[in-house]
Order: sequence, then C-alpha cells, then structure tokens
Amino acid sequence: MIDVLSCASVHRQLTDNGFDFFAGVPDSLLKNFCAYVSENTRADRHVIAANEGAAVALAAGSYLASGRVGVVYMQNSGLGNAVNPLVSLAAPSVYGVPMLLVIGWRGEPGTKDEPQHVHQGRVTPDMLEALRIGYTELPTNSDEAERCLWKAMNLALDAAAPYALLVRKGTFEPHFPVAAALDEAAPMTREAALTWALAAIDERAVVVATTGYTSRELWEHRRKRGEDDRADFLTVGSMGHASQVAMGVALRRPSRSVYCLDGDGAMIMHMGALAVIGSSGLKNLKHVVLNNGVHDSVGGQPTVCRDIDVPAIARACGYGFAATTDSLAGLAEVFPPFRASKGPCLLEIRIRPGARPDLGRPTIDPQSQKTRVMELLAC
Ligand SMILES: Cc1ncc(C[n+]2csc(CCOP(=O)(O)OP(=O)(O)O)c2C)c(N)n1
Repeated sequence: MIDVLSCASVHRQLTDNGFDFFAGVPDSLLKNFCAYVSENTRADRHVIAANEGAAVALAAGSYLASGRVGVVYMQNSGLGNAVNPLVSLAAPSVYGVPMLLVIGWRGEPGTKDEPQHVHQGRVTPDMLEALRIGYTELPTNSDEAERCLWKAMNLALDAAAPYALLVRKGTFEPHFPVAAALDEAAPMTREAALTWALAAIDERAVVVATTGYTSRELWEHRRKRGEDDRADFLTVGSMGHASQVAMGVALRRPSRSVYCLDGDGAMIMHMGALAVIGSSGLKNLKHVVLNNGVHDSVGGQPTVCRDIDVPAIARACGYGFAATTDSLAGLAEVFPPFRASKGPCLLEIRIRPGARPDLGRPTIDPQSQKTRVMELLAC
C-alpha cells in the first residue's frame, strides 16, 4: 500500500505546537490539505492570500502580534512572488521571523508535468538554497512525517527563520471540500461565456488567456471548431501576469485589439496591473475578467472576488468603460459598447465554477506557441 498523510494529523501536529496561523495561495498538489485547513481553522487564523508574498507578510504580522508561528502554503511557482518578503522581511539577518513554508513541488524531477512546471520543479531546491532557506521533503509515511514536522518546526523556531517542506504529488490523503452551493446568481459556465465572447471579438484580435482552465478551455475551443489560433497566447505559467503581457502587446500593435481573458484569482494576485492599464489610455486593450469567485483550476478554494465591485475598481483605476454581467442576455447588451470602447475597458463576466472533467491540455509546446504569435504579429 502506498503511504499517504492524513491532513488532520498534520494540521493537529502543527496547531498543537502553536503553529496555528495559516496563509497561502492554493495549489492543486496541496488541494486536500488546503481544503482541510479551510474547514478546520478559525476564520481569523486562515487567509487565502492575494499572492504568496502577501502570505509571508501575513504570517509575519500574525507572529508580531502573537508570537505564534505561521504556516505559509504555496505552489512552488509562488516562490517567485514570495522571494522579496522572505529575503528582506523574514530572513534571520533582517527581522528573523520563523515560519513554516509548505510548498507543493510541481515539476519534481523524475515526474511528468506540464512544461511550465518542469523548469520551476528543477530549480526549486536551488532557489531555496540561494535564499539560504533550510528545507526537506515531507515524507509520506506518517511516523516519518511526524518526526520531520517536529524537526522542521524546531529548526524554524531555533533559527528564527523560514523553513520549507517540499510536498510531492500524492502526499496527502484525499479530503473533499464541502461542496460549494451552486451559484444560482451565475448560471453561465466558463465555456459558455468564452464561446459567446470569442464569437463576438474582432477578427484580427490577439487573445491573451490566463493560467489554468481558461487557457485550457480556449485551446480546446479552437481545436473543436478548427479555428485559427495563431493569435492566442495561453500564458500557461506566470499566474496574474496575463494582463501585462496583453498590455505589452497592445502597446506595440496599436492597430490590433488585444483581449486579456483573466481570472479573478489571477487579477487579485497582481491587482496593481489594473492601475497601470487604466492610466495607460490604451485604446486597444480589452480586459475580460471571468469571475467564478474561486481558484477553480486548483481545487475551487474561494477568492474574495465575489465580494468586491470589480467594475468600480477598474473605473477608479482609469478604465473608461467597465461593466458586469452574469448572463448571455447581459453579454449581448454590454459586449458591443465594451468592444467599441476607445480606452482601456473591462468586462466582468460572473460565471459558475467548474469545467468539463475531460478538459484537455494544450499539446503545443510554449516555444512553438510563442513563435507562431510572433510570426503573426510581425505581419
Ligand atoms: C504564482 C502562482 N501561484 C499559484 C499557482 C497555482 N494556480 C494555478 S491556476 C490557479 C487558480 C487561478 O484562479 P483564477 O484566476 O480565479 O482562475 P480559475 O482557476 O478560477 O479559472 C492557481 C492558484 C500558480 N500557477 N502560480
């Protein structure tokens, strides 16, 4: 039998030892642990953060106020976001803030993973070494894991520094989150919204899609219909940066409309981009936010995006047009003025979480995709 760890035991061992504050950005590889933490941690001791750097800072603030050590969970892709506060806030030569980093090791050498994870997986230990952060792999045997956790907590405390646990795929036993109630206010699926919007955009438009299900659905949509997808850029990694990729393209190709298909988790991750887009005055950048209120692609953990007024934020940032809709009838109404807008514009489409279980993944490798887009944009 293959060993798997009980989420409950790990959570109990951490909290019993005073590691009782959790912050992070979810990861598919940690989704069982994330779901357990969400359901079994007091609301004021768990924050699903905007990005991984914010999670490190939250753990630091919690430590300042309580002396209790925080647990920061993330996918290894999030290490990049976390580097600055790890190095210039938590490091022992600066403030010396102990914390435990629980890092999902996508792209672990020797395993098969998507192209965007392979390099990150390879360099993850090197990054931790360069940051002088001690780390170890979390064993899947429960006795060994208990000893490992014990040691890790003590190392973080003794060094007053972050200490990292690398978590392999399949480490945690399944823990199924309590099913979110079907969002009646958002009857549309992402697929329906995308199908509608892609049929309505201008012919020569460039489409920059965000990380996760959105780019996978865009890819599959084109395949199914045999549509030309040379102007699609899938941003398979680099979550939260699709809108700035789109802005870079829009600046250099003013004669083409550039649509960014963003997610709510991705938008929040680097929300400062909205201020820069809004202030740019760009006439050809069209920002679509597919807001399902969750990090759908990695397990459906909530974002705060259903509780904020996305169009109002966009307007306050300088977008000339911003609207929201949650229905196909609403799309038919707001899409024409959105498309015709002569300044940065944003359309929030409220959708329901979920994707088809047999959703495929892009089979084109990222470099070929880049070459195709560049050839097209050179014309
Ligand atoms: C920096 C970084 N952190 C975390 C992840 C893992 N991740 C991939 S997709 C995703 C969720 C994106 O949520 P959202 O933008 O709302 O889109 P949805 O999945 O709901 O379509 C996350 C957290 C990542 N790829 N990169």
